[in-house]
Amino acid sequence: MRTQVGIIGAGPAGLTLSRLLHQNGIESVIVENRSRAYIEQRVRAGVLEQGSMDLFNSLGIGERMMREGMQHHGIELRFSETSHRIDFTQLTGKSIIIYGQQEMVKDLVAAHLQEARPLLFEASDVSLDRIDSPTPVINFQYQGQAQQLQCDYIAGCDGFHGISRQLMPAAQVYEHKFPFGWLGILAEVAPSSHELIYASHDRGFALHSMRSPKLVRNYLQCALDEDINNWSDDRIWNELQQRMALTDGFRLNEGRIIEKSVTSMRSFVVETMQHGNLFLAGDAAHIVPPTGAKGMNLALRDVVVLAKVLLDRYQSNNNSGLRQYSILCSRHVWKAQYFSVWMTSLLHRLDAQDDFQRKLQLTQLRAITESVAGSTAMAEGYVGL
Ligand code: RFL
Ligand code: PHB
Repeated sequence: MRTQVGIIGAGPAGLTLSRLLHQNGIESVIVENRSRAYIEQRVRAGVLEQGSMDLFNSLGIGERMMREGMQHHGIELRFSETSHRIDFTQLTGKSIIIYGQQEMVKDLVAAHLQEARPLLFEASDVSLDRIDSPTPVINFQYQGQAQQLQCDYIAGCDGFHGISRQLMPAAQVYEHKFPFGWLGILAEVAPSSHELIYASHDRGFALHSMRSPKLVRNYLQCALDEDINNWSDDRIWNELQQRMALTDGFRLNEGRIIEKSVTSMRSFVVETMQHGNLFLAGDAAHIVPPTGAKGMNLALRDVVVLAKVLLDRYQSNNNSGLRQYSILCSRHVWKAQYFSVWMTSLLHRLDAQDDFQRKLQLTQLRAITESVAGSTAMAEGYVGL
């Protein structure tokens, strides 16, 4: 098999890159090691920046997103049992849209297969070879047979646990692990608010998000090594109610919990994002803590840059963009990293014993919500300006 761009991974980065390339007449093949059902059901991101929404619309796959997605014009910050709204549209002219990552993945896969473009699910033993040469290859097993895919370029879009990043010989890694995790639930109940609620409480952070008018996604800051078996449904709702409490007696709507999981929180950046003819994009190259809702949006920014530099190469035989790819991404990568770490440090209980730090955190939250300049800085970061 031969193609122009071999793509490893059918997550948001790989699928979107393939579509961007296709729109510009560049061929690609996606090699994914999981099944279609698995990637379409994995519950992950929920918030798309307006720029990501515009991208999907421009790629002709935004129809269901515009119909079923929920456009939000701000978020609510909660602390000291009071509520404060950050109005994105008023402060920045932008909004966000709530649309599950797996729904976006379903739309991308459906469009891809409808156009009969190659997307190989359940490929095993995926490995890369000759990435330093003009003819890099992807080796894998597919439907019981050994396959070799020859490419001009390879895009490593295989997420944080993929294989591509291991092939960066001179990679410098920047990493920070947070000493807590997130316990996330999906529950069958109507949202309790029109917008997301980010709560900073003495007991820890909590987030109220949603997926549809009948499905909510809530998160609780928890211990890093939290055992999910210690969290009965009652305990989860009780903890959420305490962290979300307002002086007016606000109660979150409770419902049947259909999914529970614990996620660790980390920041990770690899530089450079390229070696030879291998280019990393998305979570394969960087992870941000989820508090700023940036990970998938950031993955999309990478592939927009990658598609552009590949287009320059194929249309004008201009290699300079390809050589600069990692540098071109560095600015948006660190900006998203900075915002995500800032939101995380602002809203989480960093040390349950440290009341001095907590007082400073609450003072910063007041400074942000009581000042137009402070609220604008948060709004600009959140909408991705
Ligand atoms: P993905 O989605 O991990 O996709 C990588 C794909 O590569 C496949 N793969 C392989 N294929 C072939 N061979 C191999 N050896 C392979 N190894 C792996 C995998 O099966 C998979 O299909 O990476 P991508 O495309 O870079 O996308 C990144 C996003 O998934 C991620 O950044 C977001 O989910 C992060 N995130 C959020 N991002 C947002 O923009 N907004 C949010 O609201 C948001 N909320 C979140 C989040 C992530 C969370 N978790 C679970 C970490 C909330 C949470 C809780
Ligand atoms: C989500 O809906 O899953 C979500 C929303 C906002 C975040 C992280 C996750 O910051």
